[in-house]
Amino acid sequence: MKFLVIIAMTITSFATLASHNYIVKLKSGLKSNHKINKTLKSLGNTQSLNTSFGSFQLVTADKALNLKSLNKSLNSQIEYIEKDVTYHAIRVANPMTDLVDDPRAKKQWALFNDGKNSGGFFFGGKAGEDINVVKAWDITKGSRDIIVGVIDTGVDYSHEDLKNNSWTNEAELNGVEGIDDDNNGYIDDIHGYDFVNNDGDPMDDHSHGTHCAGVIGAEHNDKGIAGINANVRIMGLKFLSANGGGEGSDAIRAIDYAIKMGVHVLSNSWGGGEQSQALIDAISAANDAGIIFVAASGNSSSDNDSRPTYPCSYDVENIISVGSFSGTGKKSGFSNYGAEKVHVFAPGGNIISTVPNNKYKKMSGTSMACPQVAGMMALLVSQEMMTPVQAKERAINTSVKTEKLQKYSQSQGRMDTYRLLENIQN
Ligand SMILES: [Ca+2]
Ligand SMILES: [Ca+2]
Ligand SMILES: [Ca+2]
Ligand SMILES: [Ca+2]
Repeated sequence: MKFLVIIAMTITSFATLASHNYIVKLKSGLKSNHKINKTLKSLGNTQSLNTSFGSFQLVTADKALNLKSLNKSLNSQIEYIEKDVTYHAIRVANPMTDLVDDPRAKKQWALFNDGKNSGGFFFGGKAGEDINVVKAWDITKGSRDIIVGVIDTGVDYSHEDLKNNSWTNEAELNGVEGIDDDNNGYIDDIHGYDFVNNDGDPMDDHSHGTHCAGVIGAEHNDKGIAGINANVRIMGLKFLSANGGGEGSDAIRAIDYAIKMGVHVLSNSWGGGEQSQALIDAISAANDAGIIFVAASGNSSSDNDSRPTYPCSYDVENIISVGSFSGTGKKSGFSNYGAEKVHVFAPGGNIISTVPNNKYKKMSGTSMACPQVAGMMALLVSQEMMTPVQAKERAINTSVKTEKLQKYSQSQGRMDTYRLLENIQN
């Protein structure tokens, strides 16, 4: 096969010279090529091509030649004259990179797994083990009416791939510094709020939150990567500090802020071992407000059914607990699971996304799988009004069941964006 492709490409390079190109194979055993070469020169420009399988002349004519009559009249000197056919490189089409101009999109196996873009150094991936979003983009690429809150280390809202999809509080943007212009109880909260340092600037001083934000809604431009949503508004809700830790009371304040400011989906790539009634109360209030609460299942390779972790394992109906699978379609080694307590699986290994200062980086974890689901939920609710419970059931029931993931979550498989939007159930 390789031989055929190389030959085809060599011939193509000649074919591009002019519109009427021909290949002539000379008869072997002629005393001299002089006579026939002279004849061919009268037809157009010629170029010799000597190969181990014969002598050829390439003819470039000003007008189309009558091949039937030439094959007949030159029969004693040539094997044949034929058109120089134009060939095209045989490649595996990547519908994703045909669709978007973002230069790093080809590395986003989560969105389109071609079997080569998902592997680590030693192991390849498996084509098709992805969230099938490219097909879903025919239906919607999201809406700026939808607000996704990222409760994390903050978001670099000035990033080249995020700035136009960042949520902006217009009253504060056009307001007075030091004054709570929209009277929401928070001063200068232009792109969200920083509950760690108690200021209006949720700028990311870590990188984790910005990475999650890119998965959800990196712009479809000619930079970086492509988010699951081309259009969305991302709110930075910083409660994890520069070292990645945070207080439950700050998470509660972040959820309260999200309810107040009309968020639709919350992405929560954080967790810990202890129960908190106050956190349950906050998530329940978010449920009452119609907010879908997506949460990472944890990275301790353990069973959340027997060893729950929080907030993902709380019994509040708007929580969607997310496990991680790798480019092979298998559960990521680190990912927690739970036939009951984990709801869905999404890609979380070797995920490329945005990090502060216009940079991009690969990271792994259920932290990376969680925003995939938050992004898919944003696409869903941009299309169809529904309660958080309905959205969660849709996510579970439209997942593609796979043998590899069968025992790890309620969905028994991986999420599929197209099936989610079209409500294609098992
Ligand atoms: Ca304010
Ligand atoms: Ca202000
Ligand atoms: Ca700050
Ligand atoms: Ca981009």
